[in-house]
Amino acid sequence: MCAYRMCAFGGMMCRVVLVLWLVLSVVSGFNLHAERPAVYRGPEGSYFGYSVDFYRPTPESSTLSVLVGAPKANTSQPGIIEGGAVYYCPYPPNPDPTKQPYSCTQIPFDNANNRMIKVNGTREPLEFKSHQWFGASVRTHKGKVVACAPLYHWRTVKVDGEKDPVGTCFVAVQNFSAYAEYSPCRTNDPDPEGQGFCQAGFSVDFTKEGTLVVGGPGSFYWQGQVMTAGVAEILNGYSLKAVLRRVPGEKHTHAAADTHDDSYLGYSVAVGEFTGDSEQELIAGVPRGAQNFGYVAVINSTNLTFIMNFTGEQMASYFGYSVAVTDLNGDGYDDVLVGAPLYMERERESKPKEVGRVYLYLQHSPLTFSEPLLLTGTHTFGRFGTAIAPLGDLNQDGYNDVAVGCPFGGEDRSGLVLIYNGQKDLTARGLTLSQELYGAWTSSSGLSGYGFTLRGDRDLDNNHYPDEHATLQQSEGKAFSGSLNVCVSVCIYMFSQW
Ligand SMILES: *[C@@H]1O[C@H](CO)[C@@H](O)[C@H](O)[C@H]1NC(C)=O
Ligand SMILES: *[C@@H]1O[C@H](CO)[C@@H](O)[C@H](O)[C@H]1NC(C)=O
Ligand SMILES: *[C@@H]1O[C@H](CO)[C@@H](O)[C@H](O)[C@H]1NC(C)=O
Ligand SMILES: *[C@@H]1O[C@H](CO)[C@@H](O)[C@H](O)[C@H]1NC(C)=O
Ligand SMILES: *[C@@H]1O[C@H](CO)[C@@H](O)[C@H](O)[C@H]1NC(C)=O
Ligand SMILES: *[C@@H]1O[C@H](CO)[C@@H](O)[C@H](O)[C@H]1NC(C)=O
Ligand SMILES: [Ca+2]
Ligand SMILES: [Ca+2]
Ligand SMILES: [Ca+2]
Repeated sequence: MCAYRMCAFGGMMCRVVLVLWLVLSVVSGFNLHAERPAVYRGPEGSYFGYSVDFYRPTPESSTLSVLVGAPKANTSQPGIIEGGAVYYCPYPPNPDPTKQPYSCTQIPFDNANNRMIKVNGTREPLEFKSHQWFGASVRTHKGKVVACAPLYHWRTVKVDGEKDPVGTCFVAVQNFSAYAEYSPCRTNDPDPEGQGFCQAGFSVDFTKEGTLVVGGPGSFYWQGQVMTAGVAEILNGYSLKAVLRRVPGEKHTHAAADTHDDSYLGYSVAVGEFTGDSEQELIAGVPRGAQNFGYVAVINSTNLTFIMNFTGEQMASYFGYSVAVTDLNGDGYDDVLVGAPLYMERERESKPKEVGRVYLYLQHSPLTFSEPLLLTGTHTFGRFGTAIAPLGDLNQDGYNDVAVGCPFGGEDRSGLVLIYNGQKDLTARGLTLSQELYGAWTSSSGLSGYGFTLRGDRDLDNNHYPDEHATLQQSEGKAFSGSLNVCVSVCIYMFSQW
């Protein structure tokens, strides 16, 4: 068993001090053209930018904004230290850099202190929101927003009370006028053997219908767990008092044999269509499963049973650290991309080099996939594959494109982002690397980690800006120094056609 913090970040991210940069690129032509960066800033030390997504209040809305997670931010919650926050950042930001700390405002998902309960005549906290990492994940879907605190602890149902990191999420709808909490692992099943160490919200996504998908990699001695729930069901009948609430219609995976311990199901989640019907399947990374080779499970979203796996190629490569779904060859079938950022390339005679690898599985027909096409990093310790983001059709050739982050590659290991173009005959020709974006502009500030996370705006296709596509990129800094000299800026680059 490992310390929960190690588990929470898979032993990979604990050491990491983050610096966050976002790049918003509204793109056309055949390349991204960086012009005039604009910068958002968050509070120092808050890990501002750890997670990001785009947001529009309604699909028709012309205003685009960026939601930025800052999981160590202080909030107005009384008595809570570094509970974490998600910031609402209107785009474009204030052009005056001295005003930039004020471009973004905290979204009031939760203003409250820890709830208390009476135990044997004395009042005790029921929950522990300090250091809960709220904002470690944030995701939007047509005006619905979810943000989670995977290290939220609560006092268990046991008489003597223990602190269990069950994790919790909040959803917001109607442009942040209605909120509700969803903590699927805060149940009568505490402790590591139950859902006590679940860390729900470590990963999140939405299905195309807007059903929430939550990964909790710590349940059942770190076997991990995936659950789904409807946002309307979470909101209906929500009450602050219902601590042990079971949301109607919630589904979840169950505990398996103890040979599955320490495999981290739900480290990453995504959705796609893989069975030739209209009911999307879930995809979940299990980076330490299959004897540490890692695998990615395709899960039936109707009853959350496992349908099939993609299995990793190399032990401890963290296959399943990241997953993404998009149709890259335009055949109408969703394809699957899996990142293994610790993959080591072994050349004869020479020492193995940890470069990272991304696997692309093309879906030929329902539940039938090609042997993976491989994209391999070229920068030792670059962690190629840490982030994978579908971009839509960036270069307007009819085929979707994808970005892969290599956050510690490049000059000074400051990170780079690789853009790959889809095409019809991927089996013969593979993905075309069309562009490498360097975080070189970070080097003067001594920052690194450009491409630590990436986000493409899926929704821009059906809005008022049919020709625009946006890519959001962020990076982290000083990852290997262990320094706490955290920089906290978010850069937006505008890429424009005309
Ligand atoms: C949050 O507040 C505490 C106590 O006031 C302070 O020690 C800490 O540095 C603050 N953290 C951040 C990220 O602002
Ligand atoms: C409640 O208090 C009584 C008397 O102080 C003590 O004997 C008992 O063990 C306590 N129970 C719990 C659950 O703490
Ligand atoms: C949505 O909420 C944001 C943040 O509170 C606010 O700035 C914006 O004006 C709202 N938009 C609409 C359409 O109400
Ligand atoms: C998923 O589960 C449902 C409910 O049991 C079943 O009807 C459906 O056939 C399953 N789909 C697959 C692909 O197994
Ligand atoms: C889920 O659906 C699959 C496929 O129809 C079926 O084999 C399995 O028994 C179902 N499991 C549960 C728990 O309903
Ligand atoms: C997926 O792989 C795991 C680990 O090897 C295995 O236990 C499980 O049965 C597999 N599931 C399917 C559906 O093949
Ligand atoms: Ca399906
Ligand atoms: Ca395809
Ligand atoms: Ca394209």
